[in-house]
Amino acid sequence: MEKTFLMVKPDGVQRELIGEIVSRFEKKGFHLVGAKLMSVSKELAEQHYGEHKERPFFGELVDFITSSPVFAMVWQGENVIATARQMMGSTNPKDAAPGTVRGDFGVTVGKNIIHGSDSPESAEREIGLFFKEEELVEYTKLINNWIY
Ligand code: YYY
Ligand code: MG
Repeated sequence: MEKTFLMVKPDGVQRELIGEIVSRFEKKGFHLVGAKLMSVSKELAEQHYGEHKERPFFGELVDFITSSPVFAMVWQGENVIATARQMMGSTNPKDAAPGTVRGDFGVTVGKNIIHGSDSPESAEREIGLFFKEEELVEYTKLINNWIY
C-alpha cells in the first residue's frame, strides 16, 4: 500500500494543530505507520528542500523549518500521496480551498502549516530522510475492512 511523508511544520506545532491535523487523516481512513516530534537540523532541512535550493525563499524556508520542532509522520493508504496533497490545499493558503488544512488554518505562504510529499519519488526520498526503517511499523487495523 502507498505511503507518504507528512509533516506539521513549526507554525502548526506552535499553534497546537497537531491533533487536529492527525485527526483529519485518521478520519479520512488513512493509517499512521510512523510519527515523531523532532527538531530539524540545517543539514536535514537543506536536503529535504533541495529542489528549492536556487529559489529566493530557500534561506527563509530553511530558517523557518529549523526554528522550532516539527511533527513528522508517515501515512499509508490507497492513493494517499495525491489525496493528502488535496487535503492539505494549495501551497499558498490564500488560494487553498476551505476544508483543506492550509485553507482552514493558514494565511501566508511562508507559514502554511503542513508539508506533504508531491509524488511517489518524493515520498520515498522524504520518508528515508526522516525515518529509519525500524521506526516504521506494520500493523493490522481491523477498521480497514470497512474502508476497503
Ligand atoms: O509542496 P508545497 O509545500 O505545496 O510547495 P513547494 O513549491 O514545494 O514549496 C515548499 C515550501 O516553500 C512551501 O510549502 C512554502 C515555501 N514557499 C515560499 O515560502 N514561497 C514561495 N513562493 C513558494 C514556496
Ligand atoms: Mg513541495
